[in-house]
Amino acid sequence: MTVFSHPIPFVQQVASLARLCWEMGWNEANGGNISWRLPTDEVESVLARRYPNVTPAAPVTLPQPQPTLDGDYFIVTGTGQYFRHATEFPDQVFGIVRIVEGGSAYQTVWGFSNGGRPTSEFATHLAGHAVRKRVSEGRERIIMHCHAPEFIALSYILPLDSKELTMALWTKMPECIVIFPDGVRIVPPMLPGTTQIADASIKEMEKGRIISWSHHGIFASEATPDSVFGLIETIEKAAGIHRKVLSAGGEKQTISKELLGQLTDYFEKLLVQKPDFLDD
Ligand code: 2HA
Ligand code: ZN
Repeated sequence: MTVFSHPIPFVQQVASLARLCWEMGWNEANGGNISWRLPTDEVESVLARRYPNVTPAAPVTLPQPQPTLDGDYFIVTGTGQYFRHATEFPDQVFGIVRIVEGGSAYQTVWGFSNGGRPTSEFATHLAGHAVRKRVSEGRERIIMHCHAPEFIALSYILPLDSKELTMALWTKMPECIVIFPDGVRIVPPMLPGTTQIADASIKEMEKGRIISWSHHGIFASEATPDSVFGLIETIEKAAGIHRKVLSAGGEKQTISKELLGQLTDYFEKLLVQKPDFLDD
């Protein structure tokens, strides 16, 4: 992995993550976006120490107000920016913004050095953060959207059914049900960046962290850069195994529901929630 350092530790971590995602083949050109809710005290102290002369830009109105995020800071990828450039031009690819005015606007406080602004999916990210901050009681902080190819491929060959996709993935490796017991929830094909896709996504995110934007990619929430990477990596690997199995003529046998149940009992302490699609 690229060796890279930055005066803001959050930039160092998120830029390394973005670059790694590009190396994985998940984020071609300007595809994909990341937003990470940062701890307020830490971000304020590092900005005051490292960038004492930077003043916040004028507030920009958000299309959907998010009162529960008022005052929160996010580091977010800029619209049109390439993950491939993340470690080379971090101050251009990323910006740090603060949600202000009761959650109805944001202010850029650092970054977007060439006059950029947050990703076109920012409203959907914020809607996702608002739901997952509440549901996870603050544990989840980072949302990542990637064009993971094996995962996208499955949306062309499996029915657009959350239970069917989840079972296909859970039955590809024993770790899967432990790592994503909440399953993968499907949002039908929709125009990216719209309030419709935001509404459809957050309805599903009440129940789980992971969304399939059909024929488009994955949208997932987790606690840290490392854990969101690990989550998507696991799902993408399972999707690849499933595609290989289908290409080779389909399953002759599979991991049984009984074994899936045993896995969730055995690893109960590691699960973020009880598995959703096993019982019916
Ligand atoms: O261009 O991936 O979904 C960024 C995207 C939009
Ligand atoms: Zn996309």
